[in-house]
Amino acid sequence: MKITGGFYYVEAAESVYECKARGVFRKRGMTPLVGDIVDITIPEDGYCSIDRIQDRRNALVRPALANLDNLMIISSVKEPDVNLYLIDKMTAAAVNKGITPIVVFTKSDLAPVDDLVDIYRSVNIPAFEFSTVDNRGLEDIKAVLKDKVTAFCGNSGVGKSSLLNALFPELGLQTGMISEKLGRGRHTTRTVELFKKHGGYIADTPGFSTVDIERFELIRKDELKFAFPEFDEYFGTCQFNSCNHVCEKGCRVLKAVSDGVLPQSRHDSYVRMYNEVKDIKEWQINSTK
Ligand SMILES: Nc1nc2c(ncn2[C@@H]2O[C@H](COP(=O)(O)OP(=O)(O)OP(=O)(O)O)[C@@H](O)[C@H]2O)c(=O)[nH]1
Ligand SMILES: [Mg+2]
Ligand SMILES: [Zn+2]
Repeated sequence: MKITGGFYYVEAAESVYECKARGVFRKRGMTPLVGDIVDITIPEDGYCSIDRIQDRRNALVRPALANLDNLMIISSVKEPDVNLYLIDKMTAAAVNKGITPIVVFTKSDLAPVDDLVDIYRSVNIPAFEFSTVDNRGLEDIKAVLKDKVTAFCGNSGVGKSSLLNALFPELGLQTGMISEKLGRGRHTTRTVELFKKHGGYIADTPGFSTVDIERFELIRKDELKFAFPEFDEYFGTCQFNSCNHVCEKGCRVLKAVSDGVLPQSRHDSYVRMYNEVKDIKEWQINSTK
């Protein structure tokens, strides 16, 4: 559920146990992640121990979480401004790991939101707006959480904790006000933590920093096109079988973009991601895992 100060908090049989991880994990270079399903021993006295990490369905590096159903990608329409490239990197990372991406545009009281929501709905990625002013979108967002494990992620200050508090007021999570007193750029939420809610689990996470974004999960060049599901229906229809949909002659994806059938911003993000990984060798990608 949570990792702090060298302790792992593990939920079992309706209780939470404070555990230490066995040294054997360190030797193997494995660390338990929030969201892991683990085997623990509860001794008569002394600390509980994590003995085994069960096989993961998936895992993300940032936020560091395992076994997710949904990645709730939060972006404010203003303060801070929308960063479509960051959103698209996160949707691609989710799809690449078999996690369902969901996009939420927060602070929709501050700027127009409809065109942004439409970009994602047009490529079959669920997208919602939310504002703490009138809680618009709240019920739709709550519905996608039902019985699922969902992580809320996005830049610092976009309103992740505010949205979680609106969904589940009993959480009483700390939000931005305090960090503003400490100075700009400080994260209010500092650790990843899972909460048992609505038949499933939700995770609040610290906001990304610029460094995190640079080190965001790289997707291999040949896998990248499959991380943009809107390209799937063009599979095998381009002039060249090996088409990467970047600038090739006879590319049906490029045509769909220029015809306005596929959103330009998504393709721009794809090309930028492609150019980032095109010269990276296989072993370099493995070493980032
Ligand atoms: N106008 C407006 N302000 C909002 C809204 N949601 C959140 N805020 C404000 O945005 C600031 C940041 O909100 P948080 O919920 O702490 O953001 P966070 O994403 O959890 O930030 P970190 O924990 O640092 O990653 C606070 O001052 C909130 O009051 C909204 O819908 N509209
Ligand atoms: Mg927060
Ligand atoms: Zn193509």
